Amino acid sequence: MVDFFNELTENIQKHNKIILMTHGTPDLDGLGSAIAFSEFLRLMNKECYIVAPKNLINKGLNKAINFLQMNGVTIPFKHENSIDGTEDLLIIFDVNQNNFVESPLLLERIKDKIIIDHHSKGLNQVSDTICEYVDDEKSSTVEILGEYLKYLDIQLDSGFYTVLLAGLCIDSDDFNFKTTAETFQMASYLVQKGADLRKKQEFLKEPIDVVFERYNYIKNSILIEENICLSVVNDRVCSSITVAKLADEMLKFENVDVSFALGIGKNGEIFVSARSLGDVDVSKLMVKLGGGGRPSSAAARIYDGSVNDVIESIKTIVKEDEECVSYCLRMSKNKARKTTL
Ligand SMILES: [Mn+2]
Repeated sequence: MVDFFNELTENIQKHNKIILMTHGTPDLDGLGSAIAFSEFLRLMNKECYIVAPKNLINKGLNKAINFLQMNGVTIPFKHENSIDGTEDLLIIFDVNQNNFVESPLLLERIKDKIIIDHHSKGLNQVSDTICEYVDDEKSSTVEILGEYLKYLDIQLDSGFYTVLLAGLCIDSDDFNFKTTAETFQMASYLVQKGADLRKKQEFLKEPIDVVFERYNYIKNSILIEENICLSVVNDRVCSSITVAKLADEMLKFENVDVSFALGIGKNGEIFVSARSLGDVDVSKLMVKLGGGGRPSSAAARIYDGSVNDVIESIKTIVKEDEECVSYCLRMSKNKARKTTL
């Protein structure tokens, strides 16, 4: 990691203008990391821009941005078309697939690229980087970026640490996923640096009707195999975030170790999110649908076919995947044993 940090620092020193970018429909982990990084670059007197998100719909992230702006922070957003890109350095956070970045256009336009990410590498990985740190064992991009801030031994305004802590909590699902001793150490570091736990909680709070609606979909979910649950947003157009949260939530229930959620987006695309407690690698399953992610958390976006087609595809993939099959067998044996007892 230190080698990467040295290389990152060298490359920042070499470039006058630095562009930061995360994935489309950004979240607190990706954009929060980019925002904290932009502050560090500002302190270094570097010209720096964050590629302006086209789809800023994440409520927690919007609350965090408002909070920073209320505290006098100017977030250096710039539209992709206003970034010419020559001689720039592009640092990409929380994504390594070229079809998921905020601006594929800038991937083409900017030659020097660095990636900091915690997702598994997939088929469409951004390939021509100067250097990268991609570790799918980490809970979040914040966990990696935070190590860099620690290594630099700098102090930012406390608000940035609050935003970073919120990103870490979201991505680790409150220290339930991919959480190691280092994740807790990072949380501890962020709190020491001034992260406000109360404020972080406010970013993550949801309106009660949203929660009720989610539980309604869960109520109508089905078990497609032993301990594998599937839920559909079937009565309205929704966002990828709605689907992701639905999949997250189902894992909280007894007898659910793997979950799938899907729904239709406003452009007719079908969002699929998959989650796993670790027995089944859902990123492999999502790759089969043209998506990707991490073993415990993955997603796909499908542009042709109906919701029912996608449900059938998921059922087929589950039935054909060796890991899934042996897991289901194990689960049904356990259940049989319990019934006998
Ligand atoms: Mn992330």
